[in-house]
Amino acid sequence: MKMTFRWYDKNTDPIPLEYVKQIPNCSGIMGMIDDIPAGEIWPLERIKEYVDYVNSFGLECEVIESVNVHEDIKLGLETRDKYIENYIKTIENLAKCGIKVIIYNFMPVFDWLRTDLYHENEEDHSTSLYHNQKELEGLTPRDLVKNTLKDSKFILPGWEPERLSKLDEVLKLYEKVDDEKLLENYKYFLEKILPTCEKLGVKMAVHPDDPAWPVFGIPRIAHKKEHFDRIISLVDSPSNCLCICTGSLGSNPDNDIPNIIRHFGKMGKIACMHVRNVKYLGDKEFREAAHLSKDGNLDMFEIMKAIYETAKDIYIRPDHGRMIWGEEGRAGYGLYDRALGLCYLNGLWEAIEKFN
Ligand code: DNO
Repeated sequence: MKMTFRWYDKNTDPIPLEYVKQIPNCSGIMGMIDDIPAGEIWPLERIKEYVDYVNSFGLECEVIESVNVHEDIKLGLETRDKYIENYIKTIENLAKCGIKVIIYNFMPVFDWLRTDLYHENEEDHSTSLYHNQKELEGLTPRDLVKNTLKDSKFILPGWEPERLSKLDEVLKLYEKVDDEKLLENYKYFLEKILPTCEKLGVKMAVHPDDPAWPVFGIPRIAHKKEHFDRIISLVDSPSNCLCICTGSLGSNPDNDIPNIIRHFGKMGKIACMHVRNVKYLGDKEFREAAHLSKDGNLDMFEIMKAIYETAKDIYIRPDHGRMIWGEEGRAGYGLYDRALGLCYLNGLWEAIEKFN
């Protein structure tokens, strides 16, 4: 297992890499360059400069997140081939810089979403990301975008303004796309990109829908075990892999996370994991909790044990943290609570290792 930390870019992440390096057992980052619009080629020089910068702090950069798939690919429009070619070029450039895992998602229009980014937790005045589906149902997609962009002081992954500028137009096009059509378009994309990934030894790790249910009537095809069985069977390839995110899948109590990890871990299909806890507050209402098991509803010990037993060699990172100790930063991606989470996961791992 390699323990890592999500980090953005030196101009867009307020957390200095010196600090990340000081977190015990943090071998590297899951990186991201957030100013390249979906569909464009990530330039080799830019990636190289990014990776060299990370390496200069003694940290590895073998995983890159949010290499976003252009909406035309998901919609299956005629223009998709050009964007797929660009995606392949990006994969080649990333591989040349030592990237081994690419995290992406196939969620139409929105990446993850929440109704409140800074929900105050009464017991200790920390803040968490919070979601209430009933509140969401009272909003239009445009309201949600407006609220999210207003509340966040930074560009959030998946909420890049460029991506959302054509919102109404894109939503209209999705009226003609159902789950089956989306899967068909997904298969087309995978068939084109995976041969290059195989040749270069790169794993594509699909991130689950977050929250783990459909929103605004838009098709969503990656939020339960059966969905991932289907995705990996779309194209049989060692590069067709998963990024299991415990918090995204765990937003639905019906998803048995340790069981899902064991199922795909045994198949060698998990390339990496985002590990965090969630607390259920009602039907389709939850907030993100500290990583500690007893602070939320997920059993983090069982989760780490399932990883240890079936997917020992993957990349892991703590996921969203609360905002604590007066820190101001990108919602979910402050330093303090994520660093605490990482140390807690280290502790579970050490104990599991010693008992085995
Ligand atoms: C949210 C992240 C996601 C993830 C993307 C991958 O906080 O986990 O934005 O990186 O879905 O494409």
